[in-house]
Amino acid sequence: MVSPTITAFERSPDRGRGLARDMAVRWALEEVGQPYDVRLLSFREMKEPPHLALQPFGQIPTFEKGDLALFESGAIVLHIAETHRGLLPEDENARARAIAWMFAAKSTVEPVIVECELASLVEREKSWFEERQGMLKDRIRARLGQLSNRLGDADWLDGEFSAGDLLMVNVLRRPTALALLDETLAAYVARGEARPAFKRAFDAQHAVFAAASAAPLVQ
Ligand code: GTB
Repeated sequence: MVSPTITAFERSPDRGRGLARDMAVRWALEEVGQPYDVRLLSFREMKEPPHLALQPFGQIPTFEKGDLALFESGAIVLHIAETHRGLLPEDENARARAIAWMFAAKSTVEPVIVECELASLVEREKSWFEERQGMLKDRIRARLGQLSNRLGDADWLDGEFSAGDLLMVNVLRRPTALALLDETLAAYVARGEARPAFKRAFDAQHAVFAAASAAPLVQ
């Protein structure tokens, strides 16, 4: 069977830390044992018509397999989980709850973190910068506190490890969140990162960074 092709940064600004959104897709593919190819893109190529036809916002990642072209990392992970065993429970209700956790990661937890990160990049010169950062960090703390209460002593959010955990751990790895994790969530992220599939995905994206660092910069 033909392997899917995903896209990723040719030179990731995260310097190989696995923070760009291809990481979740790579991790999902590794969890289900699906080999994949990667097409690396420069920032210029990401904004050109061939890539815009795949990703209307000129971003990575994308996923192509046969007749199917997908964008949005959450939708790609869901597709991988729905077409392979291992990332979603068989039981219908448990599967629906795992998908709810995927949405929780992408639409309830990630936005408060991204808002704070974006503000720290673009509002630094504003007189109210520190005050607003404090407010945004409090908002993250509140969300993380709720998540931590729900996780409690469990290893994963709802039974076995699922695509919901994969996306949640991936979101919590963002540096702004990492700095605010309590012991419960720090251990949860560590459990995710200890999975062999996570390590393979991390190493694969890191190898791209290492190769790009060794190569001369061609504009
Ligand atoms: N909602 C989309 C999805 O989930 O697929 C968002 C995709 C997205 O934000 N892609 C980013 C991108 O292509 C890369 S991941 N940006 C280029 C652009 O918009 O022009 C975001 C990201 C980038 C860099 C770091 N970093 O350096 O730490 C972390 C995360």
